[in-house]
Amino acid sequence: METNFIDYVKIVCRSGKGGRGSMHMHRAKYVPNGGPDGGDGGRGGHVYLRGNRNYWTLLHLRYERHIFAGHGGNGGKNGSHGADGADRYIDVPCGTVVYDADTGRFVCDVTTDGQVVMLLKGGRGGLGNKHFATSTNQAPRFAQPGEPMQQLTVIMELKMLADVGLVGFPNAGKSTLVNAISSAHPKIAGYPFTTLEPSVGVVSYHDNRSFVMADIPGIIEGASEGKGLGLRFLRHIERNALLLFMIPGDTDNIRHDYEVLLRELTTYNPELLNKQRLLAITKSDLLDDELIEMLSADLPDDLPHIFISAVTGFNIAQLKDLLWQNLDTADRNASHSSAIVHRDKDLSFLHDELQAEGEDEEIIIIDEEDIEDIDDIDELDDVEYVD
Ligand SMILES: Nc1nc2c(ncn2[C@@H]2O[C@H](COP(=O)(O)OP(=O)(O)OP(=O)(O)O)[C@@H](O)[C@H]2O)c(=O)[nH]1
Ligand SMILES: [Mg+2]
Repeated sequence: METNFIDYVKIVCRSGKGGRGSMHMHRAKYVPNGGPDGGDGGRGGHVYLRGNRNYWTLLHLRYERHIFAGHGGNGGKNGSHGADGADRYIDVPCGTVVYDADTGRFVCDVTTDGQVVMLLKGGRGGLGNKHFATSTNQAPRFAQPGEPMQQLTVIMELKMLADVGLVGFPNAGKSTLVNAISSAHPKIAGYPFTTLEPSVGVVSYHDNRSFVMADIPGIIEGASEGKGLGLRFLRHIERNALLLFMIPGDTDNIRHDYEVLLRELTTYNPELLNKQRLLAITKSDLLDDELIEMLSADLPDDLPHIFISAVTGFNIAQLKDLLWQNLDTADRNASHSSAIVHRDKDLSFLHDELQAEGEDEEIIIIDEEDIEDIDDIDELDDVEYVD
């Protein structure tokens, strides 16, 4: 699928290796036994992630598959310290979650603007021989090598940070609601899967208050196993504080549909059940008062519900009130409700998932390691390294 909304990338990251310590003896006119003066190697560059609110997708990383920090410089004579390797900062949108691409293990996440997380530590520089002089060995002919670099292939996923996430089957009227009350204008049409990419819009509320609503593509039964748009959108729901389930009023069995949706969410990540839930019965302009009363009697009773119509505006103000009130409590419980636990990736799905995201190709690494080592060749003469 050609799209600029990229919420899934695989890249190779590597920190720098530490520079080696120098093995050097001080030499100068009239100083016959100058002693060791080899300096320390510089540390290798670290790889950091940095939350940046100017980024909305991971698109920029699709063009940069290798992110390598600089190597530390080697120590030199006269105690000169090798230069530290250049650090690399990877700017990511808030809500980025990082997994180890080989094991599926959750590594870290970045949620706020300006937040910096160290992904890979650069290797420590080795100590020069001047550190190893002792009373019995005043001219040590060895120095420490630098610590090696670290390499990790990661999967980065964007999970949108919206206050309210819309959960419903295709055609439920999710985009219509987002169009009606928020700043976003996703496409609306009378066929399923109109929305293929999530979008977020700001909903203004009284007194200059506002909250963020995410339009998410429709869910179908089996989505948690990859059916329909599968995992692509379920992940976005994980970061929403409150879930608004949307089921059209002309559905045969609202309670049944609600249960199917709930089951998909639970299969995907049981933690989602801890989130505050509301139910909106959409397209209520198609119902009369009598029908509304009848349907009300048989709605699921573990969550508040409201009949709405985004087309006529029926109960839309009340819906906003309801959302606001519940967001308030969701926020108060934020310590456990929005601090979602990211499950490790299921390895049995990982291959299919990578394939579905078009990220299953091997990333080729062009290694320039051997070339770099030639620089300091004369310092290497009869050096013995210790760890
Ligand atoms: N009568 C009526 N029709 C509505 C209402 N809201 C949405 N619709 C219609 O329902 C159809 C689907 O609406 P969308 O908003 O595109 O549905 P969606 O949930 O975003 O669908 P996907 O993006 O495919 O998941 C469109 O033809 C809308 O015009 C409503 O309140 N009343
Ligand atoms: Mg839609």
